[in-house]
Amino acid sequence: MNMEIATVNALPYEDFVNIFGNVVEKCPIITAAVWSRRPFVSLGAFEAAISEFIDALPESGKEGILRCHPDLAGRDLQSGTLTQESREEQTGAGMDALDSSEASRMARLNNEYKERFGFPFVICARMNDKATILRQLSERLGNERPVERARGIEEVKKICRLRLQGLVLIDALNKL
Ligand code: 2AL
Repeated sequence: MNMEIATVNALPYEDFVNIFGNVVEKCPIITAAVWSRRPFVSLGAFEAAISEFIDALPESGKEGILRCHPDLAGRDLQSGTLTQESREEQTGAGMDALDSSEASRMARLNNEYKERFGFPFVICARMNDKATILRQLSERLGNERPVERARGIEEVKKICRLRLQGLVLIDALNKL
């Protein structure tokens, strides 16, 4: 799909949520909330409305968003229960093609991360590959919790931006 922002602005909320409900993984409430911020002058304005909604949440809400994300190379990938968006991102980054030592390292680090922070490691898979994902995971494990919460949310916004760009045409004259 690739619709104009004017088409987005004209959507009834049921269609709007059906189409954009997963731009933040498993958080259709965010999409439902920003519907009332239309009309958006551009894709950038749509994205900014989502970003502002997220930023206004208490820290517990931001952690909740992180917890809606499936592990990279985790159980949902193995069992085929990822959302379509997530499956495409994870397979694009080679998460379905780890050798057994990479897979066990990923699983071990993902679990350590969750134990330390209480939310899963989130990174924009489409801007990374398996080497950079493993390196980031291991480096970010050394951060403090508030730093990691903010870092995870930054990644959520990158994932959101790329998902939105797959659905809405960028107006060349009106990028922001
Ligand atoms: C994901 C995912 O499913 N897609 C993506 O870009 N990142 N998950 C994650 N834990 O980072």
